[in-house]
Amino acid sequence: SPLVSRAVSLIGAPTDIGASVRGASMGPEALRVAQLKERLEAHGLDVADRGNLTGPANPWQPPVEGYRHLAEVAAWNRAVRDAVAAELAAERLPILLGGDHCLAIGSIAAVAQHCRARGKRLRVLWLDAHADFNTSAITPSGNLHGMPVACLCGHGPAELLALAQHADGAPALSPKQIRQIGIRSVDALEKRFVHAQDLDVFDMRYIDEMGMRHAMELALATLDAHTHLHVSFDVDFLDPGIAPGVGTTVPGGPTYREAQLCMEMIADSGRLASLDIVELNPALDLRNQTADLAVDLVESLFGKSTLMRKGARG
Ligand code: Z70
Ligand code: MN
Ligand code: MN
Ligand code: MN
Repeated sequence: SPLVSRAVSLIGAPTDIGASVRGASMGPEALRVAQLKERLEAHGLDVADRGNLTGPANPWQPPVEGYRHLAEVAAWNRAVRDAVAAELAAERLPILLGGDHCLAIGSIAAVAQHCRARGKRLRVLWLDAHADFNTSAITPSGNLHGMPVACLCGHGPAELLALAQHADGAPALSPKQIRQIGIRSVDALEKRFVHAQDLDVFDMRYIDEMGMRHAMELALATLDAHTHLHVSFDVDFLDPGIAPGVGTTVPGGPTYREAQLCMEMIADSGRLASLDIVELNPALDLRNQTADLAVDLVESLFGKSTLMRKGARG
């Protein structure tokens, strides 16, 4: 689709600093082994691989005041934010290769700041088994990969709010800008907070009853020519039967066909402008099949489809 930016940049962030299971730090290399760059180039994109960011090692410490590795998470997110901001400033579409999902704080902070400076609307699609809406007061784990959506909405530690918020102190995101898809594991107190903040959630119950097509029609409704669409793709969104290579498998996720349709409908919107691919864990994968599937789906996200679609593309 000519509406999608055709110049993309891969940014590796090899860390599992916000997770409790080791191995997401190997995600960027597994996506490269699955030929992410080459497969996007085959669809006509100009793909630059910027290599990997660096940051602090994972000290594997217990939580302190409700957070594990807060200083290290902040350091990684500052690096991610600055790298994503540089690609957006150069009019390229950044693809963050995680790494765990705490890195979406830096990635989406850069996107939100870019959109505000350019007068663009922002819509975030959060594809995940989890709502990632915990705070230090309600987290069962202290893991910051369970908190990025809350942090981006202004509910989090000063260290992370400082790097995510706008210059005037406004949160990076309002819940109104977010649509969550595929959700099926939300902690008890987190559930109350999701409800209180009025997050728009298309959970698996909704997808089972109404279908992925209807969920995505609503999630993509009211986009306009000035909307920047960010997709934050936690690979544990997918059913573990097809995607075993993630730290936290949750049964009952989207099938291969449902996930493909989700990606195809996003592609057809023509508004995709930034992407995170996170929580891929090669240590738990089988012959890199989850990385390969993630790349298949990302190809669809960038407009690969089985046939030419009437009206959808030129
Ligand atoms: C749980 C927590 C989580 C993965 C997010 C799980 C969080 N809600 N796990 N993504 N893989 O600890 O906050
Ligand atoms: Mn292919
Ligand atoms: Mn997540
Ligand atoms: Mn998840």
